[in-house]
Amino acid sequence: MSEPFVAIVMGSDSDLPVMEASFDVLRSFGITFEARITSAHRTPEVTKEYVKDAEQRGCGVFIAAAGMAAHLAGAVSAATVRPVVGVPMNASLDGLDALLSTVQMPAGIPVATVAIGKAGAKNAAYLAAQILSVGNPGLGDKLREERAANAQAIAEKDTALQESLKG
Ligand code: RP5
Repeated sequence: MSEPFVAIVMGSDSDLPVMEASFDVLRSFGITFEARITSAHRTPEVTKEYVKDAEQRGCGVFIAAAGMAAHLAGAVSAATVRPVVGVPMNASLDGLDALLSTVQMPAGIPVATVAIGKAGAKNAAYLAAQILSVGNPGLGDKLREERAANAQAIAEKDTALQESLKG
């Protein structure tokens, strides 16, 4: 059986420049993904059909990004029992509208909501990778290796700071 893939949906092409950060992280771990522009409000039937089809084809995690009255992640979660990660987009009100619309889901229909904007787009992909690593030890190893490299980079920056403070 093929590895589970990640399905990314976003409400508008205006979300794409931010969501490309998710693509980059998934590519860095060699995770197969597909991405669609589909809206909870403008194309509700297409959204539901896509989610049901993707689940049937082996989607392991959905990432849903939307701004303003952001109901896309909730609509995706309503249509699947796969994990859904929601990314609030900063399309208005500094993204606070989208954050609250995405995170405040009623019990039983969860959305794992990450930060507003690019940091959230990256973390959505990391979270998807971590979820998929439950059934993929090699992916878990890659995640641990990247964390070790990040820790090393911080340690080197601190060493450089301490050296510069000595004058
Ligand atoms: C949301 O409305 C989209 O996800 C986007 O963040 C926001 C604005 O969409 P556009 O008017 O730019 O298409 O549905």
